Amino acid sequence: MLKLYHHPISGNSRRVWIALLEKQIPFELVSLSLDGDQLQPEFLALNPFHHIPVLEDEDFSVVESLAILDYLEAKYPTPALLPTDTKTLATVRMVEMVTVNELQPAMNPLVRQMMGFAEEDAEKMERSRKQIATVLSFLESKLNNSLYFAGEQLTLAEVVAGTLVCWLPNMGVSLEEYPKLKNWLSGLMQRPSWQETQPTPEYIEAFKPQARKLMEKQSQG
Ligand SMILES: N[C@@H](CCC(=O)N[C@@H](CS)C(=O)NCC(=O)O)C(=O)O
Repeated sequence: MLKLYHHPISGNSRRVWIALLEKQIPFELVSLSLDGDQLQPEFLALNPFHHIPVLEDEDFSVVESLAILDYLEAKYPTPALLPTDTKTLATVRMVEMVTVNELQPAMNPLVRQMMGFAEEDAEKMERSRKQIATVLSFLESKLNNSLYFAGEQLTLAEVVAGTLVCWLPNMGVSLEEYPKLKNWLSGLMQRPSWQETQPTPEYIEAFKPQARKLMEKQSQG
């Protein structure tokens, strides 16, 4: 059976977890605590970069969440989480990449603030909020009047963007100016896959001290 190494609060692993649930693929969830267990030799043998998620499929392991999503799509094509029409496929890929390359880094100062670090530099926060607004306008423009970025089909665009955009209201970024996106997100949050993988506020609170340690280590390189 497939094994997903994850952490309950990680957006990077949540996208894989949701794809597995949406595709109804049987899998075993292996939770890491990220308090050093990711640095143990057994885990480093799976991922020398000590990151979750990792997908283990018998003797083959896949690292990097987007690569794992592609692996699952190729191995379990039904229900499809990628469209075939060229323009729709490009839209889905754009949403995935813009989320990972533009939105995710821009959210870092807000994540630090949420995790209880001392006040972030005001200029940095302003830059971050501007970049987030640019991403949200872009996503709003790609939704047209459909339920999903690919029209009627839930795709990796939702799986990737929907697991990050859902944090924004809790970080003080309102979606009121983006009515299509707000509606899109509220539909996603009603799905069993989103509900099952949503960390509780108590869990998030309890994880904050450890998140600060991890983020400090990451910023030291
Ligand atoms: N680009 C990677 C990022 C993975 C990543 O940064 N994982 C973090 C948790 S969200 C992690 O495992 N951190 C532990 C560490 O760096 O030791 C992906 O998309 O899979």
